[in-house]
Amino acid sequence: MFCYQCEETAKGTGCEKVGVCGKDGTTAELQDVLTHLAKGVAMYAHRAAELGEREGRVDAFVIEALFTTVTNVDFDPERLLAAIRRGVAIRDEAKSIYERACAKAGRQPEILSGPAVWQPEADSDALVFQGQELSIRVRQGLLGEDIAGLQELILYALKGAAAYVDHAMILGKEDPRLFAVFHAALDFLTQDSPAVDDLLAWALKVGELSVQAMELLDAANTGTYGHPEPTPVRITSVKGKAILVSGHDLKDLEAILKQTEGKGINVYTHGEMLPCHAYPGLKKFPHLVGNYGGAWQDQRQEFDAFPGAIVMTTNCIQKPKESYHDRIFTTGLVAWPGVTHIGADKDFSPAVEAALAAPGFEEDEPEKTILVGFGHQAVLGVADKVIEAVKSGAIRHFFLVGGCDGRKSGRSYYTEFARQVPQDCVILTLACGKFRFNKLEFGSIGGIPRLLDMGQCNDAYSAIKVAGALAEAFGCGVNDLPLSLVLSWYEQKAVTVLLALLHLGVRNIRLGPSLPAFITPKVLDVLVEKFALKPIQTPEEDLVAILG
Ligand code: SF4
Ligand code: SF3
Repeated sequence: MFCYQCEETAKGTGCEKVGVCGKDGTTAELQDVLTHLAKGVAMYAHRAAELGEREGRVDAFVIEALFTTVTNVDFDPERLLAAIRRGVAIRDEAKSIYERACAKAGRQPEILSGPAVWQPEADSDALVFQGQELSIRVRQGLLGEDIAGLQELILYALKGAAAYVDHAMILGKEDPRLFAVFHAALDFLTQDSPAVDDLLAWALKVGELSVQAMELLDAANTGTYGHPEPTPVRITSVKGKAILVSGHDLKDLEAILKQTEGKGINVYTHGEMLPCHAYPGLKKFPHLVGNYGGAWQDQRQEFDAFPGAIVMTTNCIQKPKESYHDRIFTTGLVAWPGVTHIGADKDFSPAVEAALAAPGFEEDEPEKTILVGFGHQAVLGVADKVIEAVKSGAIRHFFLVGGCDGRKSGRSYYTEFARQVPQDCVILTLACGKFRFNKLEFGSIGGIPRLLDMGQCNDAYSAIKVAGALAEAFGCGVNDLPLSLVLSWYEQKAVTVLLALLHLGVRNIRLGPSLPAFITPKVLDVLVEKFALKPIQTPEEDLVAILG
């Protein structure tokens, strides 16, 4: 195996025997096979789309295949094998659609090669062996590390964007134009000798796709559950039976809330589900009582201590401990071998039963709350107040401190940074990195809280909207606003957000805790020159550099 798609990659260069995340060699090779097949499907789907033909099953397969291979989603080789077998059938279907479209248009279909015709072995061991031949290492040898790294940059952003599109699709929102870009980008990634300039252009095009994917998901979330409203969320436990819901999927949470109504079970959010408390369509359930724990990397201790059932709706799952193996459940694309998977019927009764069988919390802890729900609608609703505060000098600067959390000790940078942000500055935050500081006391400026939690990683869209509106109000560009972005990355959705920001021309982004292994020094030079992308230094140095 070789994988360098996340920030915790071994030695900062690549996992080669087993993933730091827990992904073993077999799972890694099968993920490479699935990605290769998705490219093959996309080669046909892209050409069919150019002739005006598409098929929902084909589009959905590509999205799900990409999301499946995101870090900490699917660790189950059996499910990956099933997805690969399905992929072969879907590729045949995509090919037929393309050929029919050609016949209709009176032209000869192109004879395709590479992933379009690649044949997986029937035997699973042989298939794993084939996966090794598809390794990034092989491409690095053929194309060089710069080119292979840029290809991966594009692929990883597509994986993250696929996660957002998948969540939107689950809520019934889709846009064929976005599928077409996924297919075209994957098709581009099958080219034998792509030029660096073309790769960079595609990276920005995928950045554009990422903005559109986040916009689509925002419309799906807010269209289904209403716009997030500033809401205090309890972070201490309530006496009684309990289910903890982790991941990113709002509809799964809704289903669990409905299926636990009147059963004497309290529902808690975990990690990236925290923002759910702010949606009118979810906060209306009185048994959605609070948020438990912190970011994903602490889950093994936290789940161990949680006296109820746990449901993982997407990333980031970690190897379950024996102590809670029987009371953790997966659903959707997330999977761990041997863990009960709730299927597409979304019948969560196994989790309900496990919650009822577990002891639950024995007593109420003293109530403590934090404030969430500052999506674009809530922030822009007080835009006049914000603009006035900037003009009067009451607010000197905005910092967007957001992104993924992780295990590295260097991530304490973000806690320290947030702590040291001067009192006349406001912090916007999103994604799970905020658990490093969201329980600190920040106070407010003229009634505006100094810490505004905008939501999940995909809610970077809210930050983009707010920045755009402020730039318009001040008659300047986003880069001229008193706004600095200090981002933390771990998995591929953060790559998606980064390319979205670069596509929008945002400069001077500070990125940490370390730079991606797939960005080679040569590519970094280009990003520094074009976008002034900067690695984080110390909080003190960065604050001085930003504020003077
Ligand atoms: Fe390693 Fe990250 Fe890949 Fe897991 S996802 S194998 S930790 S690079
Ligand atoms: Fe976190 Fe996994 Fe990226 Fe949604 S939950 S931001 S790491």
